[in-house]
Amino acid sequence: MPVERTEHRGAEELHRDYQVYETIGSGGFAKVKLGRHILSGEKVAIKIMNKKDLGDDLPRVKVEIEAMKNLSHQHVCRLYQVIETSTQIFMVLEYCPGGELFDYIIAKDRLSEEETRVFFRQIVSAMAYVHSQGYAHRDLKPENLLIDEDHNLKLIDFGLCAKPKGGLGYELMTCCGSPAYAAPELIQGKAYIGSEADVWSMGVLLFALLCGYLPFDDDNCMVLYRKITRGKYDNPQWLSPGSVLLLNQMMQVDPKRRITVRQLLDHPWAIKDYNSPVEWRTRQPLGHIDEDCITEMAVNMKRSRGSTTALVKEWRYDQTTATYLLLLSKKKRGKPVRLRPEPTVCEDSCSPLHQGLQAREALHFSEDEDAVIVGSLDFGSDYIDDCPCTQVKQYTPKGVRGQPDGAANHKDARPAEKRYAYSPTPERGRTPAQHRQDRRNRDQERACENKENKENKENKENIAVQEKDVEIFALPPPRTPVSSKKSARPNKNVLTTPNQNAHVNGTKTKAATPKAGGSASKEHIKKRAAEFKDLADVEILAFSPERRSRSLDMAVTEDSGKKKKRGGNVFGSLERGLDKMITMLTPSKRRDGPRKIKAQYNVTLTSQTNPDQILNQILSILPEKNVDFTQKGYTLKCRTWGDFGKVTMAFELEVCMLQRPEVVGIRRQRLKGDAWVYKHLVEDILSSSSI
Ligand code: H91
Repeated sequence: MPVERTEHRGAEELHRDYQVYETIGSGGFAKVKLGRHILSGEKVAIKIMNKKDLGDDLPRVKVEIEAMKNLSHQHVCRLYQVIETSTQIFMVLEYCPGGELFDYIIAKDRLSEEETRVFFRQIVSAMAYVHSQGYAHRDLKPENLLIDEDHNLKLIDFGLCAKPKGGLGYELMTCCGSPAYAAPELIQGKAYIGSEADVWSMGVLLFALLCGYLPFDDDNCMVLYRKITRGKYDNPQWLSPGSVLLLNQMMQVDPKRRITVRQLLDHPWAIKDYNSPVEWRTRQPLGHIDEDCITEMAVNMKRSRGSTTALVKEWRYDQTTATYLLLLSKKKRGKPVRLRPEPTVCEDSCSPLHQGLQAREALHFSEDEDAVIVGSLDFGSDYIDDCPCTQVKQYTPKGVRGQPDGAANHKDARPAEKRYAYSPTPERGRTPAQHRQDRRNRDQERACENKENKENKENKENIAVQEKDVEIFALPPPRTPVSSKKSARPNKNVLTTPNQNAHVNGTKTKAATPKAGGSASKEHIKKRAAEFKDLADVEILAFSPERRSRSLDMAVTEDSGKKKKRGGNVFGSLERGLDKMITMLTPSKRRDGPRKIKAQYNVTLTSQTNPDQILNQILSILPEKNVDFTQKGYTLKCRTWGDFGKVTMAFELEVCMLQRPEVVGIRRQRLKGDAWVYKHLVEDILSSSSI
């Protein structure tokens, strides 16, 4: 097949099945974007790799994909779908909004023994399972453990994992992983047993959790290796005797004297306060097929349950696998086992493929990534649980469903043709099939309307906003919150204001300027917004660099600082959002100050109240630390360079205002590079800036 053709089809497949949003991180040669699986409405992480960039590392990606296809466990990040084109590989993965365990540890300095135990049991569980499947991970570190929405750990990055042909007892030779976590036998280049080396890394990880720093550390690799091979480290005084003993059992230089994962399962330290061994068996065996998920898929695909089951059982890691696994994940979290209905009529313009294309059109990524400006209707993935008359699940905009008295539909003043929620009075006598058809029709209607409203323009600067850029589409860009606490989710009607041309300390920053015509007609926007205002709660998002950095920020929730009183809608009123959008579009009304945020774990508090002073201090210290940066308003995109002109580290520092206490904060976000080197560098910058 010609190159362009596979390329086109692969990308088409991705955009047909997913809405793709901003970059949320990067690892090696991969870029990870936030996405939403259109059919299930579920958020996903999309790992994107360019084959050319991968070069000799391509086999590692294949290893990772094969391993992840075989691993299904509550503490292992789930692979849903793989799309390969002639130039790229997309891995669709379980989304973990809590980010890396590493960031969690450094934000807390160190964890208590109790909290460490919760995490450690999960790590032991994951590793016992991975080993039971014949794999060694070989790159265990807190950066490779992500926190999901329930604050549970998920193991990632199986690119270095090994499955010796004769089983895990067979020795391996490749030296890999991060030096600080590598077992002595591994760095000495000896043959080693993968599972034994993993236990050493788990010991280093346990130390990092309890202490907030590494047991073996040095800038000089040779010195570091010597420390590791000697196996001597200091136990800080806050460690309990039990912790000291366990660490010692795990970090034994002689692998034969090292404790095994099996022994860790019911180790006295691990079972303290639990009185039960670690549960390591999978709660989600690959062979098991869930009937509810099959039924929903069968209805959606208009196939028999038998043939749907057969299709799912092929485990091709295509759209079928992803849909099944995402439905299963919804069910596990107590959400309705429902898919967005596929439209049946108007096949040309409203087919899933077409919708996918729409989604793609809706998000024009600039060279690097982000889209322009997006307004979206949040039809979310929630449905009215049961239709009172027919017991069929129904689909309704979230805003309507949110009414406590269930009378939302009665208040719906929209013209009938614009109404997507079910009609006010329960339609007695409508069959489940008719209801499903209604659902499809509404969906299709919505898709058509979305198309009508779509005129997004690509903008390399990311933030040029014009009237025609106002977008409406069926699924809201997922927020990238990341606090594990659901209550800490950001406001639903988020609207960000790019700090265009912000003047900081009298210097014009590098922020991009709006394209000509950047000030949108207020009336037009209001009219546009009014069209969808009453359909559902509305989310308007500017995919500007600022939005991106906010999204990257794992835990910052923006808060306008005003109490939301109007309208009683928990998500705030559209007008407010609209006003903000107009503010954003009107150059004269640009917001100049730093963002107001709530204190979160990646924000360092200062005792000062003047953001410009703090910004100046940081700006003056960065060159001293050999940190290259670009400034966008109060955000500094920082980079360090290695000897061969390669970026060794990338991170963001953003000066922002906290509300309680009202002081300046510095939000930090690592994008690339060694986590501990980053930690030390940022600490150094902040302490040198006398913050
Ligand atoms: N590190 C080793 O930055 C540096 C949020 C976020 C949310 C994710 C789900 C899966 C993956 C990453 C997520 C993620 C790499 C994932 C899974 C596998 C894998 C890779 C990523 C970073 C890359 C970005 C990650 C965190 C780890 C965020 N990330 N924000 N859900 O191989 Cl299996 Cl590279």
